[in-house]
Amino acid sequence: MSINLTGESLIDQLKKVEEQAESECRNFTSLSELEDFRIKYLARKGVLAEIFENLKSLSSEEKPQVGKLANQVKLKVEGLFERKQQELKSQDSKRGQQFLDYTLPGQKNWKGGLHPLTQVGREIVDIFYGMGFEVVYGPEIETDYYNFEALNIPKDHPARDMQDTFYLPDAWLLRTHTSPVQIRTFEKRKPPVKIIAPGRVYRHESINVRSYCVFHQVEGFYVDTKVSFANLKGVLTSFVNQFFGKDVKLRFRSSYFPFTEPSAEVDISCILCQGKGCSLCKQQGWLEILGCGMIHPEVFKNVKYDYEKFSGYAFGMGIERICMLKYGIDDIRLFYENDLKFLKQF
Ligand code: 2NM
Repeated sequence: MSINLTGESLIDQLKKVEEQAESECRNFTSLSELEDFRIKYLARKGVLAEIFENLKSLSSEEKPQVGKLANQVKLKVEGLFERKQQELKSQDSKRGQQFLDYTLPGQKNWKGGLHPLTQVGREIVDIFYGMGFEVVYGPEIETDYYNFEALNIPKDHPARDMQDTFYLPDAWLLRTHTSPVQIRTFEKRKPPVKIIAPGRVYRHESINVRSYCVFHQVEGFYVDTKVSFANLKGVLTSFVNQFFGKDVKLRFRSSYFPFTEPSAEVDISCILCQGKGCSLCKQQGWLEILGCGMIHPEVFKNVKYDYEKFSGYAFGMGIERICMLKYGIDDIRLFYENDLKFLKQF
């Protein structure tokens, strides 16, 4: 710059430098840009050093005034530099913490799943739903009437024993099967009715690999004018073939329940050995999976259905048992322990 500088032109320059420095600095996104800025304005041969050099040639009247402004501008530019440096350094270190190594294997995103009993329960319900059954739910706390009396279960029946049923205060009890839902449905509806009642039931018995104090059932019935045992066989055969496969055979074995007559238990050919005999079927070739029968006239009397006019079949199965057979689970308690090593397999 020339020797003949006036104080005024230096003041102009300083104001320009201040403005320019401020607007440049605002947009920096990297420390290298900022370093160029430092060299341009603040370094030993920078813009401000040159202005200070030029101060020397001012008159002694102008020097203090312009010198003061020059100092203010220098402090201001230094301040801009320092603040921007702080800002960019802290952004850099944050970016460092977020650094992503794209060569790392992905992280498994665990998500919840349905409990195996929920899955199998829904599968069973879906199959019956597909055969025209309506799904009905009912209370888990019941009265003696709905759980036993209406179902023709006599007063001295072992199921009514304190050993087998959880009794609650005021004559309430925990339902031991979902049949009370059927009774409640009979009371509300007129034939034809075709329903299934899935749900949780309770038995007060000793806990071991096969029995637990709580388990799940799906029970169903169909009542109409001409319902026969052949219809029952047909619907259960279709269910078994849909659930276990079309080659699985059924065997209806005569049995006894107070609420059905005649009654039967249904076995299927062993799904592990196809009936040849193995440890699952205890060398029998057959696995018991459900109970069924034609609804007893006493049950119809209790719900005021005309047993001369109507007939009906009913069946019931334990969801735990079917789930254990399907997946080869050997201990019913696993369903209730919530061990993730078990649950994650389904
Ligand atoms: C079973 C076996 C046989 C059954 C009977 C009834 C009702 F209420 F309709 F009479 N509901 N469920 C039944 C019949 C249940 O479970 C092993």
